[in-house]
Amino acid sequence: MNSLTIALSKGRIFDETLPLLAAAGIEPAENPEQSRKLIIGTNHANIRLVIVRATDVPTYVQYGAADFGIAGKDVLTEHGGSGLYQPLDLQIARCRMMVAVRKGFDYAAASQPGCRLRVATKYPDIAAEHFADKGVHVDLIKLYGSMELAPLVGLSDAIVDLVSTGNTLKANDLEAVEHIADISSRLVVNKAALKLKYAAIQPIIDAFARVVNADK
Ligand code: PRT
Ligand code: MG
Repeated sequence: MNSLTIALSKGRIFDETLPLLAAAGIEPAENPEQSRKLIIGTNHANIRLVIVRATDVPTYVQYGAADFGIAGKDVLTEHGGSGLYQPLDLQIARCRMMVAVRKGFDYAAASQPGCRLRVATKYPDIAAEHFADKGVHVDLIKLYGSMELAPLVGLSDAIVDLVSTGNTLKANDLEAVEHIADISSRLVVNKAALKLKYAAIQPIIDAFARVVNADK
């Protein structure tokens, strides 16, 4: 029996992945939120979960340290996707990649072609491509979290960040001014593992696909 390692991040992706795993007959032995363990067993002796940072999931899968994993399209776009198959959009952890500014900031005037804008983001590649398409010059400031703070303290004019309910923007007197992309999480599979462990991996992909398609 092939052993399988699945890379997941804590939080929303883990929570929304549980029903998918259940449909494939996989039950984690522990909740990573209540455990400090980074390797979590399942009801199958040959299947284990590794708990990593959301942004690290593609890296673990790319190098084969995990056979497959689940990562947001935001993270995958920034990673570049090399060495990964992306067979399934799981439609979970959905949100929107947006440009946001302080309320009252004249974004229309500041984002004319030829203008120069300071943009803080965790997603420099996505932001660079977006503004290049518009012909706007940007000074990108890379942050690792709490992007919403940047325009409030004069670090940047705008942010590129994920928005789901919009509550964080609202609580910080920011407003979304541009939609860049719809984001959801994808199944990512190591290319070599899919070939070598096809018999073990494909039924899990099929079970996930049945859940996703049942929700349509
Ligand atoms: O938290 P950590 O730094 O470890 O990593 P992470 O923030 O990348 O992980 P996590 O678990 O927060 O997010 C994992 C994935 O969930 C992301 O890669 C996205 O694909 C997806 N996702 C879906 C989101 C959101 N919705 C989301 N709203 N990721 C982050 N947010 C943040 C957003 O950055 C903003 O700060 O939530 C805030 C806005 O939420 P609202 O509801 O107030 O609009
Ligand atoms: Mg987070």
